[in-house]
Amino acid sequence: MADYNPQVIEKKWQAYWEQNQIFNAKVDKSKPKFYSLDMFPYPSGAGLHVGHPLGYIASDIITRYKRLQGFNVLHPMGYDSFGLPAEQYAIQTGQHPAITTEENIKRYTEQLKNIGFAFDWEKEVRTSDPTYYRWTQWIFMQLFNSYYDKSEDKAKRIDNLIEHFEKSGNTGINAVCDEDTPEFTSEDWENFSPKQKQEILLKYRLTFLAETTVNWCAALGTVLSNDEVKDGFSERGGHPVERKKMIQWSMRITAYADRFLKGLDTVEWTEPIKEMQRNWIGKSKGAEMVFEVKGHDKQIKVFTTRIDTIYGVTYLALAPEHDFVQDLITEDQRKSAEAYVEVARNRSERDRMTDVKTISGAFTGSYAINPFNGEEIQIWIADYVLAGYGTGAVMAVPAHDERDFNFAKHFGLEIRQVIEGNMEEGSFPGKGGIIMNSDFLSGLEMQAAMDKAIEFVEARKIGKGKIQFRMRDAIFTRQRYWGEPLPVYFKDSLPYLIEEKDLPLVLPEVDKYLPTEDGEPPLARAKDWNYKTSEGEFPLERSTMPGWAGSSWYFLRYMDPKNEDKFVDQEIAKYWGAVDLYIGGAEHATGHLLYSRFWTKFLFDLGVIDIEEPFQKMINQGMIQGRSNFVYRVKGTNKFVSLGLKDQYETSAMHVDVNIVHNDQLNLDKFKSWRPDLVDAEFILEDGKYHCGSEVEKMSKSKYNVVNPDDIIERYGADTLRLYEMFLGPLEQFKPWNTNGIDGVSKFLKKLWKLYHNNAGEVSVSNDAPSKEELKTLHKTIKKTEEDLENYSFNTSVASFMICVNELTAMKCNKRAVLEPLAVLVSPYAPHIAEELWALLGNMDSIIKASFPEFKEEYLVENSHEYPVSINGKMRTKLSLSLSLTKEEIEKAALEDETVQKWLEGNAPKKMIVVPGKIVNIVI
Ligand code: ANZ
Repeated sequence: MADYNPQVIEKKWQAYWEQNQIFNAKVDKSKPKFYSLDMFPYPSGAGLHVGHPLGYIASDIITRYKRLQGFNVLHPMGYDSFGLPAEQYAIQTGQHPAITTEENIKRYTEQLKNIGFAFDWEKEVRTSDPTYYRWTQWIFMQLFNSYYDKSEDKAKRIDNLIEHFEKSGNTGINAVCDEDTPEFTSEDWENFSPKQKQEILLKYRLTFLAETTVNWCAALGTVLSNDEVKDGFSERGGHPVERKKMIQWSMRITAYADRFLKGLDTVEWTEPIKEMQRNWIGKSKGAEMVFEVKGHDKQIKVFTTRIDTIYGVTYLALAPEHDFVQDLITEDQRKSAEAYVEVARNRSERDRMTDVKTISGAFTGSYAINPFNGEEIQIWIADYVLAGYGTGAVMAVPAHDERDFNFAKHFGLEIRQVIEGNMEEGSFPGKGGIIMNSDFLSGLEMQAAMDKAIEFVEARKIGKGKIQFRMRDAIFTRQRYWGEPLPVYFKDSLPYLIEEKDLPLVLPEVDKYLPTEDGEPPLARAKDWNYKTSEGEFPLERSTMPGWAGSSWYFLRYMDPKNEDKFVDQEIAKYWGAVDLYIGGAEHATGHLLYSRFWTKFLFDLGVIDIEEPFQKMINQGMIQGRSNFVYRVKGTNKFVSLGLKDQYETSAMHVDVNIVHNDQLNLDKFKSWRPDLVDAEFILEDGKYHCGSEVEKMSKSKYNVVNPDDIIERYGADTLRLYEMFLGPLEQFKPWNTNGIDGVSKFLKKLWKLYHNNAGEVSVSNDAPSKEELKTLHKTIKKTEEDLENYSFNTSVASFMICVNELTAMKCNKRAVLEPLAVLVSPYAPHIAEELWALLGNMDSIIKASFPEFKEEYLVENSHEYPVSINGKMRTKLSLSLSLTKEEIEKAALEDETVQKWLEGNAPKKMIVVPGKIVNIVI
């Protein structure tokens, strides 16, 4: 073979890897393990664009490097294949989402294989495959059969709880449960009907049915997420969305809030991601304070983190959804208050929170009593109070809280500073006492003051300490078709699990993928969607699991994807342990990354896996943006003017497909055939060329800036694509895809190829010992590559390869002792060319079986030194001498130097000081 021909060698090596199962991972206790995970993709109809593989290339490089270092690597890939787009497509076309999904997966797999990833395809999982989701359903069943024991701080089997109930009712149980859980004795328990028992247990189960407020869109017949709603209308279709209470499955993820926080200290994630999780969890230490309502037999509880400001409270504010609202509205306020509540109820919490400009609320007409000083204060209903946080009510201190301040100002309510003067003594140990205005305290002093304040209010029974988390329990159902069915049936309106032997509960066929006319989820269309038991047939749950179900544990299934008896073999899971490197987008910071931590901790509690944190180290790759190109149409014509001349005309810019532009120059013929209306396009050129304008935007079909990796591979080869994606800049950075530099990378590979060949195109390597300079270049590169890989700095390595190949080319180096290790160095980045060169050098096995070259410091040591020579204290000349010279030899060489002899004028020096490796001083 003469020229570098990526198309031929890449196919060849991809086939070789596959046939020889080079990347298949097996448990091997004699080797250290390395588990590298990529966030698996949703196989969309559009296929991969060049942005998608960025993270995969980086992790692929790391795994190949780890293999060269002797690690046993697990590097799997699979598909998060349940999801909306396939369902949407099914609704439009009637095509079963399974078919669309299958086609898309085929295309994705082909595209991924073209890039030459070292994936262990035998481990592939698909979340929509019944052999996979059977275990997702199984995990759901374990959650249903578990509760959270707060004393032991772990999830336990519900059987333990039942045993306790039988012995002593629920006294002495310290478990996470619904707020309205009644107290009962063992006798009560015995007398409860089976139905009542189920109801009680549901209040403890880690997955349970709960009434939640959702965004209900009647026109679409479905619940929408907050992201899908804009100002009360559905983003898709613009249909009205109403806030509605609905019974949904939910998961008690909040039980793990503290462990989520603690666990963050044990993982190597970036600080911003950790901080996002901390904020999402939102732990606040404060107190629940009780306010009596004047003339009512009611107490309003508020959650406050600032008991110290209680003397500045000038009103109470309730969320529009607060249970007391109706009762507290007095006759004279009814009209305005109810009108307000109606509007507010239909704005989502998120809209109400993010919109700080609109201040709305209404006075109820009722008054509450400040427990500290007996003062009567107005009770308002306010937009900014969230129903789902704390108690859904706040004590408002306008002088110390911004939202309270804005509200008070808007409605002309009192704003009162808390100063020691207005703290009454007696009722409250104010002056110098426990409650201080914490605006003036440090964090620690504040904590101490708060603790004392809590003690104080607890002693007087007007409040109690409370830790509040912002995080909510996670809703676990969607009223959609293309998701996992829940393994649950209903008897007497209560949920029961189907038997384990009946798993998987396979998604039924339906005539349409839409909700029914009366708003039931699509599964309600399925015939016989019932569960048969000895007691008869019962309806199965009609909602499906949310998108995050399957992705919360896929990293476990990869280890043992074909196991039919277990979700993963425990020994295998023990060997692979936690993911050592997880690469994926930062957009999953609070969703997927929390949910998978949740399920991992839960499975750990059950004792079925040995790790508590799934992802030890994580890197979040930046997004590759599109670089759009523009042409400029002269208004009212079909004439297009080149960028440099466009200001001479009245023009309008038009996106042009970046694939018919090269180095910002438009291919005129391709442009004409791009669209029928452009067939007779005319051009006003500069130097015979059409220069396009450019802009960085999101990579998207509508902007015609999507670059398909297949096209790059066809033109340059996968190795160029891989190197180029890394060369674009630091992995974590957002950066535009700009093909302008890709030729340079491609040239580099050609140059690399040439190093191993003579001018006639024959492989030509010499077995002679390399020169010092050649070794220096090689070892400099080994050092740099190793350092870069340890620091996940990929772009810098590519640059150092280029320097290395340039230097070796200049030295005309063709020594095997240099070229062999060089091929290994390059192999993680450009594996196909490296395999080929490795084979051409006569090696019989895959380069992946080689060892990463060992760096030797000695080759970098400089072997000569430039001595400054001073005569009578002044530097007169410099002498370049070998470092191996002795003191005497240096002295001799200095005295023989022309400049020195000129100064000596034939005399012997009075004194000579020589420091080897440093200086020469002569006194004359
Ligand atoms: C009085 C006060 C005075 C407050 C002050 C703050 C500053 P974090 O830290 O986020 O937990 N709050 C309580 N429940 C609320 C709800 N459902 N909707 C909106 N706001 C609510 O916030 C706790 C503080 O947020 C609480 O402390 C309460 O206002 C408010 F100078 O009480 B504070």
